[in-house]
Amino acid sequence: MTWRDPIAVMRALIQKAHPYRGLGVPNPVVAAAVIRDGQWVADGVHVRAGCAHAEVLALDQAGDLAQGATLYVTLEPCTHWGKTPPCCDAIISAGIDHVVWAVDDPSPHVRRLPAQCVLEAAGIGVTGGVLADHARFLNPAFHRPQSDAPFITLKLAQSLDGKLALDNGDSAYLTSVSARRYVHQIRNAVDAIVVGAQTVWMDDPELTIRHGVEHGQAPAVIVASRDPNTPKRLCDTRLFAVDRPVYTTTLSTAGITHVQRVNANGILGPSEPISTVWRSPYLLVEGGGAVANQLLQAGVVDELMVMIAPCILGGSRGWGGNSPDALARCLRYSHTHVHQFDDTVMIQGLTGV
Ligand code: AOF
Ligand code: ZN
Repeated sequence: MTWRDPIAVMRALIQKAHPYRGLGVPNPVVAAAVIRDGQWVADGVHVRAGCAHAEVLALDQAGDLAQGATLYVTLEPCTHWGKTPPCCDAIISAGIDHVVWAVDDPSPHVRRLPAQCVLEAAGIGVTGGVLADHARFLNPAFHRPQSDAPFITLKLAQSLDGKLALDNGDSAYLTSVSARRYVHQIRNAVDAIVVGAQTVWMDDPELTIRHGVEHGQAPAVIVASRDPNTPKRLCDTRLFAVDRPVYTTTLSTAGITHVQRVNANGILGPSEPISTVWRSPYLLVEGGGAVANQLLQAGVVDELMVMIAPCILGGSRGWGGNSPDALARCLRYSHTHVHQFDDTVMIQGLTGV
């Protein structure tokens, strides 16, 4: 196979970086490849802060073959010193002829000194913006502009027939271990996990990060409920088995706008706008068809992540809400990404881009 189409190379790189999504926080996950005369010579993926950047890994692997080659990378190469030296310096010394990247790096250091300035001054050709929206989707929190509205990823695990659980409520576990590991990685990247109270009463989930994913503290949890008894009942659940902030919220037609902290004794704090608790909040919604339907109906879901397990559950526990009166009015997703985790297929899509 030859690699002469920049879009095909970038698509392959995004696919390569994708399994690491969420691991890099606070750094973005980035993939790079060295292509010479249509041959894929070397590649690298930057997985977490402190490790070498993707370009440097690919250039080291390519060695002398980097001379006169094209470097592809999912993020604009950095021009500044962070924990590691500027990638543009490495690109220039390796003798690269042309650099193609997907999405610009929003960090102020790189905006002050864009890669285009540094590379063109060294006689290197540049092309930016190849599959930019797809690459942005690898690191949604890193790329999103500051906003009071949360970035909401809705994750659902369903059967082939679109059901979330048996009629008796049992749903543990439909998907493969590797699919669940991926979800745990994403938990690592978000500010809080949102679940419906029904899911908490039914499954008593831990909502911690496990499956060997390295992480810091247990993620905060927001429980959606209208019931005034919810805070008291939460004290006896496994959410409080680890040291982590727990909040409740009431879903409104605007989605999730305010939260109230619940302490380990079930005492409720004041109602606070969610943007005062987290700047530019990034939420992962994990549970409950009812919560999913309400957020979809409110039109506040930015990203959908559906895990499809190879089984049929039958019964009535589907999701998606009411059927619109015409196909033209159904919710549609763009920039879809399909990934397989052993026997589980995941489809991700974005709205509003
Ligand atoms: C790249 N390639 O693979 C990544 C980049 O502290 P450092 O040295 O790891 O730098 C972190 C910053 O570098 C990060 O905030 C982002 O702006 C950029 N990430 N850049 O050229 C990479 N991961
Ligand atoms: Zn870099």
